[in-house]
Amino acid sequence: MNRLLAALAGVLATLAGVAAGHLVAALLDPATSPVLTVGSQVIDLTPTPVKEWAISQFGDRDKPILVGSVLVGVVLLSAVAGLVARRRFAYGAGVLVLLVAVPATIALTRPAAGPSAVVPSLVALVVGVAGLGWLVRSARPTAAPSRASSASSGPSRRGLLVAFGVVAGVAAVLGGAGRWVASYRSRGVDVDLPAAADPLPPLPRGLEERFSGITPLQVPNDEFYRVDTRLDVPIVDHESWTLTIDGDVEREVTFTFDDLLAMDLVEKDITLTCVSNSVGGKYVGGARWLGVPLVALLDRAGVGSRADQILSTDVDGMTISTPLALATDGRDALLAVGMNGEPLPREHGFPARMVIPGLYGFISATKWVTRMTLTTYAEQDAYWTERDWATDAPIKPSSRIDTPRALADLGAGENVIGGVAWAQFDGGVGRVQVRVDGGPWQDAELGADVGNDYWRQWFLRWDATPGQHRIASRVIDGDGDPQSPARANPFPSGSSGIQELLVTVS
Ligand SMILES: Nc1nc2c(c(=O)[nH]1)N[C@H]1C(S)=C(S)[C@@H](COP(=O)(O)O)O[C@H]1N2
Ligand SMILES: [Mo]
Repeated sequence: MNRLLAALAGVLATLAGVAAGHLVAALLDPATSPVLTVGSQVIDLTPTPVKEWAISQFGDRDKPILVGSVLVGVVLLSAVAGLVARRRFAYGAGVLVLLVAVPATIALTRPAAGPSAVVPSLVALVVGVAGLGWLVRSARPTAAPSRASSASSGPSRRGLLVAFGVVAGVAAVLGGAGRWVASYRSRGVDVDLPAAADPLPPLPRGLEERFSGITPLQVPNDEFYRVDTRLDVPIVDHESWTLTIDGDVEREVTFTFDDLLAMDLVEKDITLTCVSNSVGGKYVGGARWLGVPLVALLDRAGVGSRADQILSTDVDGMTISTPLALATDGRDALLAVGMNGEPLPREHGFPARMVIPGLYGFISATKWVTRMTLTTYAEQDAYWTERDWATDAPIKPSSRIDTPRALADLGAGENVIGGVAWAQFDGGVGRVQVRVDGGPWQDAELGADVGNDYWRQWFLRWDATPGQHRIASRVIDGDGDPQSPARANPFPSGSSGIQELLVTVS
């Protein structure tokens, strides 16, 4: 067996194993897939500056790139396994054991893991070793030929081709099946939610109906941005899910999903924003949330006098901290079960998530939440606190240009400049202004007012002359203060600065 073939045997057998593990994980618990486990661990261990750099370089593609890198690493090591197996099969299998020990260990040590978390890794090992064994054997010289005609003492070419083809096919089919099962299981959930006790009127018509390119006033669920530390979508069974409030409380309380639905539900239009959103970025969205007021839940538990933090924990042990004083200062903090008239999509936290107006999502919007612990910042650190992000992070006011796009080619004459702006404090969005080529700030026209917790659409008609132009926009809050022009990166408490883009008119 030549070297190349041996390396290929290692790679194909390992990919078949990884694919088998991925499929089994998709059926049991998607997070325990060997590749995703390693990827998640990389996310958790990556220093904040590197993470920020990756997000700024790759944006939305950061996760596919991460998973791809993990796969490249797996391919390299599995080629080594194949080369070693060529000399001595047991050693090659040993390399695979070491390789699989990594995801197995990580899976077992993740916060909410049970012993079954290791099953997909074991399946990957068994399939990988079996595949490798078969390929190595099929490439060995065949036993003394029984018929004189087959004079060759080398491996049968046909047998070799079949074996390699079968293992490659198994890898592709199992991998495809795993992906299909995972996406099938993460599709919408079929539960009926009661209506809000006091339903909101339908939203006014948005400017997107008049001007294409402006973001919809209410972002549809399947277009809503997604930001979390996960590579999979947790599949949580709402029948067995519970939310517990504990810590510094008079009495620990636990709610089932039905308990929540039996309470008075409220509806709120709230714009969610990610602290990682750069100026002009897309990690922001407006939606109508249905849920239980957070204070109604906290009141059932009776919050003690020591706590200054709500430390919320998701189904996998990931933690988010929220300043207790801000969550209970009268704003419409919710435990949401519905989004835009549907149950929460799994990507967005089904069965229940927190939503708190005015605070970036990383300190307020815990998805798949199962526990809220009343504690202090001195006693306990949440995930992003350990990574040096701010603990108190109000959303900074900002305006985003949706149309035209940066570097667009436009026709001379009338064009529409439009977008969305938000300013959750100080009277909400007062005005939005547009500046062309560094000239005077001109007032844009505003879309419907949906309240201070919601964003506001805006537009300005612009008579464009041929040439290159710079377009900027800014929001001015209800107190008359413009958004800060000072450039700041997302880390540690949100970006600031004024978005300016270049277009060509001809
Ligand atoms: N369990 C969990 N909840 C989470 C996160 C997470 O990584 N895990 N990310 C938070 C961040 S940073 C943001 S901005 C919002 C995004 O919510 P969305 O994905 O529904 O838009 O969820 C928050 N809730
Ligand atoms: Mo975020």
